[in-house]
Amino acid sequence: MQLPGIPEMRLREVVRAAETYGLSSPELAGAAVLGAIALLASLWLIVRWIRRPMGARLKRALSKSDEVAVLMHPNPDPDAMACAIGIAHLASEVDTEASIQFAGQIRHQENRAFRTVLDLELDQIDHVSELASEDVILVDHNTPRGFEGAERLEPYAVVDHHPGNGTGERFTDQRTDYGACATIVAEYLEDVGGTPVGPDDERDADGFVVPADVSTGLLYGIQCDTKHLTSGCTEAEFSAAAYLYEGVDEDLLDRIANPQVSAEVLEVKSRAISGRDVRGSFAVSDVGRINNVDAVPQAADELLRLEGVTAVVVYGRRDDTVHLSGRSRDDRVHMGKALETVADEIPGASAGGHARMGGGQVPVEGAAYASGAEAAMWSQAELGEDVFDALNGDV
Ligand SMILES: [Mn+2]
Repeated sequence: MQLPGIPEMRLREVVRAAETYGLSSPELAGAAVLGAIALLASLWLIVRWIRRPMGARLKRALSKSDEVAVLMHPNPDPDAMACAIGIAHLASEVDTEASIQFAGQIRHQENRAFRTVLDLELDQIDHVSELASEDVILVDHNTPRGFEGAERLEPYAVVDHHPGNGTGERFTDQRTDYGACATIVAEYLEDVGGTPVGPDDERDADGFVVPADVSTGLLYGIQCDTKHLTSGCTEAEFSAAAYLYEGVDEDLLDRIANPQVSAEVLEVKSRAISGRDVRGSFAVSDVGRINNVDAVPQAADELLRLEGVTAVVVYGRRDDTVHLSGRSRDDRVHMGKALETVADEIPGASAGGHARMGGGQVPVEGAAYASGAEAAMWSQAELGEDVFDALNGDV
């Protein structure tokens, strides 16, 4: 007799034990063996239950709710959007309705392209009461933020790769070593037996199919958070990419990865490059008047690629505000702190960020005041000097 997980040796031991204790009659021994088998089989089931993969656990948590709100962080990026569509797909498998929601805006062209090309239905919210359900699943962040009443929200589930101590009431999966949250979601789909199927084979596939737009989105989410698998990766990112590979729609992926760039963004980049002021390994560039404030960080990214430059700050003015964006690959420069130092000197200004990237906003009047110029005679050149001082640490 063979039971999965129970070696035959064990059964023989049980029979021998029964005999030792005087249960030598065949009926008694038989009963003891059956009892032992039943016990071991139920133990095996319990162990399997405890060790069930995270994807199966989330699927079960989803099945307990009629409708969930999958909430992305404010101004969601491709990783967040990919996680949301992956989890919504898992929810559809257990007939749970899922609405994908977010606070803030989807402005950056890469994020807009992701949304448009994959034809995503995303719902923008400003207040906690606009959430589609009480059962909220946070993806790619672990503490709700960016809308009114966010602090009152107790999430139902949390799936994230950022540090922090936000947890879900029913389910929490936080893997801070992972490069992308989409990797975790791809693993869920694999855990529950999902088969990624390419765009041409979707009709004839059976079982739990992962459609091409979900696989493509998840792969791009991974690429996006890991600089195309070049930084912050773990083995899990490569495994997830390999799993998704069969289902990737190359045409969609190309359209997401290479969106058309608006003429203004290219122009602002060009102004940032031609008008740069380079001192040592730092570059500062004033791009003048802009309409699209999102062009400023993109220009900063571009300028940082310049040979010999290790830290850059680009700024431009829209209406009465100057928008600054900084990038650093220089260990001497903590960009967020450097821009904070600049903002501290100017009334009404704010800035911040991480070591490698930062941003800020300066009201034109405040900057004019700080630079001692007439309020009407706003001198952005003064701001440039302040920025160089902050990058050099001479403040
Ligand atoms: Mn992420």
